[in-house]
Amino acid sequence: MSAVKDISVLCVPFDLGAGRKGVRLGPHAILQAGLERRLRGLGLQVEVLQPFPVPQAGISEPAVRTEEALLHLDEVAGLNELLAQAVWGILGRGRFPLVLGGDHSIAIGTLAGIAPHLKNPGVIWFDAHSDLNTPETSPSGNIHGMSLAAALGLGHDRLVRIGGITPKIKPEHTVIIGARSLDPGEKERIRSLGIRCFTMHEIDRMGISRVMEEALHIAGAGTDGIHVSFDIDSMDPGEAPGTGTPVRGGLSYREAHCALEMLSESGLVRSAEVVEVNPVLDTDNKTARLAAELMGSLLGQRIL
Ligand code: Z70
Ligand code: MN
Ligand code: MN
Ligand code: MN
Repeated sequence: MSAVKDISVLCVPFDLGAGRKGVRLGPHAILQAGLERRLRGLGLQVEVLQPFPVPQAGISEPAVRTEEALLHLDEVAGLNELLAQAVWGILGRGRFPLVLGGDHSIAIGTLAGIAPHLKNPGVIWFDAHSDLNTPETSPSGNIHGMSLAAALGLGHDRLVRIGGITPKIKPEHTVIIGARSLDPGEKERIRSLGIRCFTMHEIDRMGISRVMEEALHIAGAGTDGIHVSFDIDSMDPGEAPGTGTPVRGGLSYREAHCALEMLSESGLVRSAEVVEVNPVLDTDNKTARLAAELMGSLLGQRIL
């Protein structure tokens, strides 16, 4: 498989899909942590694209939960339509999109931009959560908890239809890694769809390398490539305190690097995003620095 060469970093300073604000500052913090220099140091050709106009809620505008239980639906849908076009354009130029979020609702747009290129994409979704809620099951109304469901074709029509292709991904080529906080409706959906979800319990039992071997098979065999969606809250909060919903007992520094190095070695990864880095809740830009380091491992950095 061809190694990754040309990277387009796309900044998406958007946080209206999340309950706590501040992840709109994530892209800047990750760049500040030296992402571009790190990737160039790996021999990659890197362009950092200017963020496109991102809708913001008015300062005094309350987040209104409609009867459909979706907060900021217009803004999230509008942003993701633009993002889908941007990602589609990057892939069309033969480049690797590296999307910096932003909250995890932006995965809908990223996957919408990928779907026309990779007819059958595999997805590896690192997350403490599963983001498989629909308006009916969401406890919060926050769309970042519904993005994986939307990409699978489930949920609000406006979200499901983003980019015009639905579903964008198939459950049998979707893998969740690091889960430890699932809502009742999400557990039910994982079972009914047959999605492979490696919980922290399974990572402890199997070890991360066996987990990744299985994950690569599910997302990589019989697909046209893999998209990596990395929610930084998959990490243990000791490593990644700067995120809106930290959950104890997450991936260790070594497990995460090992997982991403194995993905890099596979040569199957075609696109990636790192989301939910919240500099407002961070200390010393620690979480953004971790995000930059992890993307280095995904894109070819090695110890020796
Ligand atoms: C919960 C919900 C979520 C991220 C929180 C939480 C979802 N399942 N996702 N933080 N990244 O509200 O749907
Ligand atoms: Mn998430
Ligand atoms: Mn999460
Ligand atoms: Mn298949």
